[in-house]
Order: sequence, then C-alpha cells, then structure tokens
Amino acid sequence: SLKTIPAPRGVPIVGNALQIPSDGPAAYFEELTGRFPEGIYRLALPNREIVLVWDPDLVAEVCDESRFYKPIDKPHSDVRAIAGDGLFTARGDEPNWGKAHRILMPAFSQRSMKSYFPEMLEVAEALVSKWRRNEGRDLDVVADMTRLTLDTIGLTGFDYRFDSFGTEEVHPFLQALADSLHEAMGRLKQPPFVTAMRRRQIRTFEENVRVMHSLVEEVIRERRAGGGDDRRDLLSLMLNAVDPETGEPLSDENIRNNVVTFLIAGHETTSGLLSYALYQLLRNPHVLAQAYAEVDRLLPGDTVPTYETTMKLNVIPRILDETLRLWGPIPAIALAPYEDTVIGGRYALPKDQQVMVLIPALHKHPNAWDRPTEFDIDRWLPENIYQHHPHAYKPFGNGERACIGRQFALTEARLALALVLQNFAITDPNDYQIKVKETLTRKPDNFLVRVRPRQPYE
Ligand code: MNH
Repeated sequence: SLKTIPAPRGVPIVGNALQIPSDGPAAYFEELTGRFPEGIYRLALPNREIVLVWDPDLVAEVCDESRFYKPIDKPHSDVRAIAGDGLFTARGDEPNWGKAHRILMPAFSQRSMKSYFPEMLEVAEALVSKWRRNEGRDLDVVADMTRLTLDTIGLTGFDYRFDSFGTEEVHPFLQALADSLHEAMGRLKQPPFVTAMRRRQIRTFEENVRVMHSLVEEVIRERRAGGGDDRRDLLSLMLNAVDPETGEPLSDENIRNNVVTFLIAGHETTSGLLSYALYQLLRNPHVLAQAYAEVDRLLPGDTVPTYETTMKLNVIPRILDETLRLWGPIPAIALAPYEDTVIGGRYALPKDQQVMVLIPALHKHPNAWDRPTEFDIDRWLPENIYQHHPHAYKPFGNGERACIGRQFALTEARLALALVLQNFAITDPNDYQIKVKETLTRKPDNFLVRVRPRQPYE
C-alpha cells in the first residue's frame, strides 16, 4: 500500500523556503536527513515540491535510466542563463546534447589525458613555484587550487592562458562567475514573481553573463583567425568535428555555450576536491605518511612526473576516491520520472517530479558503508571495492548524464597532489575547523596552510 512521503512542517504558500539558509541549502538538506530514517522526505518550495532521497535502494531506483531522466529544473534552469544548451544544462531530448556529447567524448579518453599531460604539468609547476615563494606564509588553499584548475582547463582545452598565478586579484571571468552563480542559487527559493521584480539583480546578472560570454567569444574568434588549426584540443574538436550520427557540426552558439560550460564545470569541482583532499590528509597523518612514501618511491628527489608515473600511483588515487566519498564537491543530483511511478514499493511520484539524490548522506548511509564517517582509503583497494552497495557512490553523477570530465579531473588531481607532496611538508598552523562554503558546489571556507620545502632549492 502507498505511503505519503514524510515532510518537515512548513508554512503555507512559501512552504519550507523560509527555513532554507541561502548560504547553505545542501548543509540544511543533509541536517534534515537525521529526522527521516526511511531515507526520503519532501520539501515544499514556492510553486513546487521537491523530493529528497539518500536510502541506497531508493537511489538505485531513481538512477534507473529507463524510468528517470535529468530534469533541467532549479538550480540548473537558472544556471542555463549562463551556460545555455551546453552539456551540463542541456535537456537530454535536445539534439544539441547528443551532438556535443558524441563529438566531445573522444576528448576525454585516457589517450587524450596523455596528450594534455605536459600542460597539466606546466600549471601544477606554477602552483609549486608560488608556494615555494611563499614558504612559511599562510596560503589560501581554495584560492590557489582554483588558480590551478582554471589555468589547467583554459590551457589544455582552449590554449587560453588565464595566468592566474601571476596576480593576486581574482580573474574577471571568475568574479563574474561567482556573482552570477550566487544570484542563480539565490533564485532557488524565490517565487518567480519575486525574481522578476529584482530589476537591479537581473541587470547585474545579465552583465556578468556578458562578461563571461565575451571572453569566450574572443577566445573562439582568435582561434578562427589563427587559420591552420593544428591543435587537438576541445576547441578544435568543437570547431572542426562533425557529429558521427547526424554528420552535422556544432552551431556557433552551442560552441560558445560548451566553452563556457567547460570553463565552469572544468574547474569549480576539481579545486574543491584538491582542497578537501589536503584537509583530509592533515587530519589523517597515517594516510599522509603513506602518500609521502608513495611519492618518494615513484618520484624520488626532483624527478619530474610523467603521465606513466602518474598512472602508477596507488595511494593518491585512493585518497581522492575517499575524499570524494566524504566531501564530494557536488552535494546533489536531480532526477525525475518519465511517467507516474512508485519507488520502494510505497512512495508514489508523479511524472516529472524533481527528486534530488542527497550525495553526502548517501555516501555515509549505514546500510551501504562500514564506519561511514571514517576516512579509510583501504575501502578502495581492489579486494574491498565491491563491498559497498552498487548505488552508494555517485560523486560524478549518474548514467549517460554523469561527468564527462571524470578522467580529466582525476588525472589533474593526481598530478597536482603528487607534485605538492613531492615538494612540501604541510602544516595547518590555525588548527582548521572545517566550515563549508556553498556555491553551485561546496568547498572548505578560509582553509589556510603553511608549507616548507622537503628538498633544497635547485
Ligand atoms: Mn563534472 C557533469 C561532478 C570535474 C565537466 N560533473 C557532472 C555531474 C557531476 C559532476 C556530479 C552530473 C551533474 C548533474 O547530474 O546535474 N565533475 C564532477 C566532479 C568533478 C568534476 C566531482 C571533479 C572532481 N567535470 C569535471 C571536469 C570537467 C567536467 C574537470 C571538464 C573538463 N561535468 C562536466 C560536464 C558535465 C558534468 C560537461 C555535464 C555532462 C552531461 O550532462 O553531458
């Protein structure tokens, strides 16, 4: 027999919206999970209701792609004003999603990672030089990891140099992005008539979108003007390749939307992953010691990492896997049923009902994980890997709408972490207590470390 999905008490019309803190919706959603042992609840927002799930068996059902799709509701629908029909914010039934997906997949193969490696290394070395110059001083980990990941996607994907390590200021693209994402997330709980009345915010939002679009249009124009295009990067694929299925190229507008998408999706998340990984290492000295031992074995002295050595790493990848379990940068993914349906044999969902999978709660669900809150990288040893529930780990999302950049992120993060550990002893002079800052993703706020060199200067 059917059961109603439980819900916290709300207020008529605005529902639970007033209770949701603008600066931490994901933390609030996770906090509420403690009140709902069934692993599901619903929340009333202005004009709509959302369902939140984290029980692994319910998650397995909503991740069934024959029954559920990725809806472009809030917040994706507001981010769509920035990234248009780029891969992340395109609807699955839009032809442009399939076209760009098929054209771009080869750019994310393992073979392509090898070709990006020299540029990834160049940027990782810029991080190391900055930290060498700032030995003994407070370093803002998130700010520098953001420089690293933005410069890496800019250079490998588009041959564009943000040169973020050269300046103290935040790059105008990043400022416009931060401000516009803040506005998009704020709209999560606004009734549409309120959003429509906020004229000044709308104008600022549009100006910020223009800043991002014009940078990207300039990059595309320069590449086209450069004539003979011998590069094999994301931009050259988008400009030159045709979709194997339809034989059509991407439109100019769709190319712009995808460049914007890659500049955003390609750096926001990986910088969070690297920051949380350092945070976890400082709290788990026995794991840090294993990581140093690995780096000293594979990269002794000042050995320069190659793609092949990066692929031989074994401890560092497991640190990243476990960091993504406890602190994955993306706290929720959204799904919706194609037709009216029932999940768990008892909860009815109408067609198109938005369901959010609460990833942090799923990643710590006691039915899926032993000692759920313990940072244990040995969960990811080959002999242990199948012990967790098959749908209990979704840091990169689900199915065909899962992250296309997963190998890119993991290659970049392995290399950066290996290089940092090869070069530095790291301390946390302020005994950092984690405080999470949420944008579209989540990151540790104001996390400062200090470093000293592990080897003499050359
Ligand atoms: Mn990524 C989609 C997580 C790095 C480009 N990414 C997703 C989704 C998750 C995700 C979760 C699914 C979102 C949804 O269902 O709405 N991504 C990550 C994480 C990292 C990451 C945790 C790093 C760690 N992502 C990257 C990198 C790139 C990238 C790096 C590009 C170079 N991601 C994308 C794109 C999509 C996506 C593009 C949309 C794919 C699609 O829907 O076709």
